[in-house]
Amino acid sequence: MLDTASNRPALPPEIARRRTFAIISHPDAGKTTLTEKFLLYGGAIQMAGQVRAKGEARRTRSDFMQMEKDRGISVSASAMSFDYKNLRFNLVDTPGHSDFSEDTYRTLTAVDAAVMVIDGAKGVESQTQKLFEVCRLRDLPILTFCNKMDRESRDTFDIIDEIQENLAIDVTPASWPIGVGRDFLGCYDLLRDRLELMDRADRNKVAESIEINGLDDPKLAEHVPEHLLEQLKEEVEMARELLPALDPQAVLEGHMTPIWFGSAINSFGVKELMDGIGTYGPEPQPTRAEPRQISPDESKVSGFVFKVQANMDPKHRDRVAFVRLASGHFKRGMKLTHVRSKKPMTVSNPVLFLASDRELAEEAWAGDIIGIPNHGQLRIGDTLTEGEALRVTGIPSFAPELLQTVRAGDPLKAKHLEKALMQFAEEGAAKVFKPSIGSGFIVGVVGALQFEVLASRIEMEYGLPVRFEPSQFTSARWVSGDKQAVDKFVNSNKQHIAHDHDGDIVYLTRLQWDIDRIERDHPDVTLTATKEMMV
Ligand SMILES: Nc1nc2c(ncn2[C@@H]2O[C@H](COP(=O)(O)OP(=O)(O)OP(=O)(O)O)[C@@H](O)[C@H]2O)c(=O)[nH]1
Ligand SMILES: [Mg+2]
Repeated sequence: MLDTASNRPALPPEIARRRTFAIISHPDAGKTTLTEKFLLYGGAIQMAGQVRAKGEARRTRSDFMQMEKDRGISVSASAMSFDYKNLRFNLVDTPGHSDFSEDTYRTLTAVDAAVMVIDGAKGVESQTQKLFEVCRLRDLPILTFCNKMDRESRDTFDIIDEIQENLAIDVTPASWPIGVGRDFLGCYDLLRDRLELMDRADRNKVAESIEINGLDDPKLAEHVPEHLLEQLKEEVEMARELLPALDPQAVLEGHMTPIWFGSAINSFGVKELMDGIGTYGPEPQPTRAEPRQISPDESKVSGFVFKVQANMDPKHRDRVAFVRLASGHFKRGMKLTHVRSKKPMTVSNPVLFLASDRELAEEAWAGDIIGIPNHGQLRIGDTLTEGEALRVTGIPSFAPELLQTVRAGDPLKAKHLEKALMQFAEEGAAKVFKPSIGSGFIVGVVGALQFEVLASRIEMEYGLPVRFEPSQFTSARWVSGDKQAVDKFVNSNKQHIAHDHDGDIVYLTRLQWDIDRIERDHPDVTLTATKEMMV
């Protein structure tokens, strides 16, 4: 069990002001749009790009891959750091589509809280439910943003009930919507007794905020038409009676979620949510590791890799490891130990992610997410320390569930293709297998759309058109065991044997029956569906 915040001494102010969180939801609920508005208020960018326009007109900051721009969906998690008031936010926008959930699940190991976005017309959707369960497993505090209130949305009590029932968490309203759809005026801020009015004319404008002296204040009638005011008073009275009051400790423990209502595209409700993250969101938390957990206020620096991405920016052709700092005060040029290889590593060009740009990070603190450019030494799950042999645990590995053969459009480019595939394999974007008989490669992924992303990235980033084709194989197992037993196994199953990008032996199968047969005939070799990412 991790220590709870209550019995730990106060963190140094630089660490305590950090808020590191992921934005999660079912596809299309508005995560990327919300991210843009966070950046707008964080002063990181001038004008938020709009997600609605597809194709060329669309220019968002967190969806930077060509395919994301073309399709208007996020396929990869992206991190951003910015200041807001006295806080430093480290935010990760995640993809909602389940085909890309590997990335989202790993991101959830690197953050202290999640902002769950719900579409006000749709309520709790399937992917919301799944992601929520992952947060639960990690006891992550969750703050909820009910988005798209400018459209016809469901009844407020219905939405809250649905969250309470489906997700088994207490919900407490932080704001209350006034009117629905076309009549949506804004919200009553229940935490600070303010009226927040949405400006439909200017989407990037901060909403008008009026201080109100409780619901009986006559000022309300100047801004809210009578029938809506009546309804607001009634609903708030009911809400205060029926729903639990905000309990900050329960939020930190993940048993209660405060909910804000708003419209990301209209920049509405976003500031209140940001203030809420500042007030009720957790400070950097301890990190689970072996043989001991890491506390953020330890003076020595440590961190771990939760994502690797190659060619993030065509201007910088390199590979960047996303590192969550678990402890200490990091300074550029520090020498850290790469625990897996036990080798020292001088971190001379760490970067902070600022929207689609990056900036050299002169320093960083526990809680921050920094990028470390490298040539492949850093892999998902790796731990960096100032020498101690610590190993951060709990970063999940996924079994490839879909296999396809990939070929270069131009057969002479096979070597280039191999290089590109190895890069993606090291990034963790796919599993790549080279069969020991025949030519070509077999690529394994978790969701079908990942094939499309790979094809598009191989073409964009390496100038290689490729074809993915059905493979005779349907699943893969890593082979381990005593060397002699493994050699014997390999020799008698040549048509099924391949090697992954690390050179490890993989058994490719067509049928579950194959696996059962091996388990029966070769009891001395072990077949596993995932490969442990940490050594
Ligand atoms: N009406 C309305 N539309 C919105 C609002 N916020 C976002 N949208 C639209 O909803 C669509 C999806 O928005 P995104 O921000 O890309 O959603 P996402 O959650 O990042 O989607 P994925 O990353 O693909 O899971 C876009 O067309 C947005 O313009 C809102 O407040 N009101
Ligand atoms: Mg998105």
